[in-house]
Amino acid sequence: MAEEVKFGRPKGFFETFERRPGAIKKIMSYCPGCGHGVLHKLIAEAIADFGIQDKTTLISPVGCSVFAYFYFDCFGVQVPHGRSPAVATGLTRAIPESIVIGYQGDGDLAAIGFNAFIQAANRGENYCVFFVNNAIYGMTGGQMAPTSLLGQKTTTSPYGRNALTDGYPIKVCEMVSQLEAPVYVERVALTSPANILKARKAVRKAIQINMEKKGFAFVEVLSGCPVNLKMKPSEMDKFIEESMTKYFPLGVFKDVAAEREPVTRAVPKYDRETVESVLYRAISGGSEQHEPCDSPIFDRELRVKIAGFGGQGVLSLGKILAAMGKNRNLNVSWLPSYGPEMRGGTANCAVILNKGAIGSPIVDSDCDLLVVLNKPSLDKYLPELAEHGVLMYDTSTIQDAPQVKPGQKAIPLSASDIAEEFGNLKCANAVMLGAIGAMLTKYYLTTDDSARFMETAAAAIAECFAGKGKIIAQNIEACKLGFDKMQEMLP
Ligand SMILES: Cc1ncc(C[n+]2csc(CCOP(=O)(O)OP(=O)(O)O)c2C)c(N)n1
Ligand code: SF4
Ligand SMILES: [Mg+2]
Repeated sequence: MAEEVKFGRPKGFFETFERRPGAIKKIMSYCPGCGHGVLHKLIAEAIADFGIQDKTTLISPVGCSVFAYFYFDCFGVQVPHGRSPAVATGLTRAIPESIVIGYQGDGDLAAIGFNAFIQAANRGENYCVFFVNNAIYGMTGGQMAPTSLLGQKTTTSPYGRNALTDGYPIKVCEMVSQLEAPVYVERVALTSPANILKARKAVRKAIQINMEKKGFAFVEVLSGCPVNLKMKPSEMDKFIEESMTKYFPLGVFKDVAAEREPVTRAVPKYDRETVESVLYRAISGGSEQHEPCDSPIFDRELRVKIAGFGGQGVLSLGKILAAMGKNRNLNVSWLPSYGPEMRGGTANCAVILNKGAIGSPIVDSDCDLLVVLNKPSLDKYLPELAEHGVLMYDTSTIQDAPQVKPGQKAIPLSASDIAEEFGNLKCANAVMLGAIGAMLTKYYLTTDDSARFMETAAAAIAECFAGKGKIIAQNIEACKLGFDKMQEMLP
């Protein structure tokens, strides 16, 4: 398909949209007749004309305009659904001289993010918001939005919106204009050329208020989504002008820009040392209750994955390891992953222990210790084992010796059989915990940490099974059993 740009391009847009994946780099992703592209153009023009590209951040929402940052040649942040006001608040408070533009749909602003939005408006945060009211959830295929009209058929209101069951369409401009703090509130529409010119003026006014740092400016834009409203673009304009504007009248709801002085707030002080001393207090100083762990293997992230069937105690084993690390003043993360069925389905968890900060809790590569309790998990996760990683596997459920690479260790233990003989198959995970302890003690822990392993494990077991005295006692005993077995086995 040949791409052709017919009417020129404001300088606030990139010349070509290189961030857009695929072959199409000159035109936007919006459907014909969609209002997003028109509003983008008005904003891009204003940013360029005001010469503020190098200090403007446009916050893209979740919704059809999620990829606004493909197009605008300024700073951009793409935020989770409804979270634009939180990010805008952070940006304008941390860098008061920046121009911050929030761009939100009706689902994003008036549903999932409504509280965040109304609070930011009420605080009079120094940014401007363009609110695209197309009376529908566009991106997800036409569900009812808070602004869908009474009687409007959507995929989630097939008989039409009903005030008794669905409430009334929310009039955002009317609500915001009742608040004390906002400076400017206007509703415009992107239908006729005359209306688009009014929208252009409103866009510029809101950005101007932001440039003057006078506080919160808000423009609601009645916009078309012909695809989901199943209309031709011309019918869409008629719907907006004849039906939407009846309920959502156009016009200025509040304008106190001329009376308002610039708002200045103290810039929060970001001091890395203070932040770290609060977040990582235990690491820098050590808590009074616990001796910090000394072994050098925790000088970097020790990455552990435990996997098996649901019901084998995979998640609890991870929790106990994490609690042990926490109680020895390490930073820890525990990230479970399991299917909807808790028993019988597969389950795994990732545990990371580190004296320093933990980047991401995900372990999908460079796994230092992989503990597997069934064959499917072995096949799936062995490729994630690090070059010098250790694999511990349950030979009661995995008969064939796994093929590990040179440099990796594979340590077998019939954990389930040992637990069964002990009298409780459910303790196989505790047997494995003891075996992990013996392995760490033998190869990786300092003498002092080795001596503390069993006491640390017992405390963590008690913490994880709090209030279940019998289970705690059994698990501690099974853990000791696993420790002793592995000690005998290791060369
Ligand atoms: C936390 C979260 N919940 C739900 C969704 C699904 N979701 C994606 S876009 C969307 C609605 C978007 O509608 P709107 O804000 O009106 O934007 P439009 O597409 O109409 O421009 C929803 C519910 C999501 N991505 N994230
Ligand atoms: S689905 Fe609707 S809102 Fe989304 S791009 Fe298409 S017309 Fe625009
Ligand atoms: Mg919408």
